[in-house]
Amino acid sequence: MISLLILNGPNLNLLGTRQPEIYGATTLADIEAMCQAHGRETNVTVSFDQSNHEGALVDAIHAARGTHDGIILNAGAYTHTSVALRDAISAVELPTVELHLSNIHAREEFRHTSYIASVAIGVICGFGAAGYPLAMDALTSYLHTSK
Ligand code: CA2
Repeated sequence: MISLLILNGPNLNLLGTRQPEIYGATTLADIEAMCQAHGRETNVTVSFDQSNHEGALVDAIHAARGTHDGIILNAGAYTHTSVALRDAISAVELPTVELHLSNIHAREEFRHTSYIASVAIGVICGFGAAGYPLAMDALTSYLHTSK
């Protein structure tokens, strides 16, 4: 069975509590439940995690090697700043989907740059919480065809 790590970065623990006009009313716990349900329907094992700390995210990416088949990463603001996360994705050589709730290209200029995108197999953004099961399907399909 395919096993995916869904990793969430800084401030995403606040989802559903503030700025619903940008990020929606769904909480991170709701999104995890949605991903777990989608995993059961599609025969995919899901590990779901969140951290506000860059080093903890790097550690989680390292630990995914040999445990998971691929990573879905919403790195939050670290997307636009973190060479360390990019290097970690590159080092573990696990197929990774970059994910964002909002359309980062329709927002401030500083969000248009991603350190992750060029080491990811693809990017999904702008579909809100629905992007999570979309990313799961995209990564699962990639894993099935690349095996
Ligand atoms: O759209 C996304 O998923 C982002 O990764 C979210 C990040 C942002 O820095 C990225 O540019 C795009 C911010 C997450 C902040 O989440 C909050 C949720 C509720 C209230 C405040 C912040």
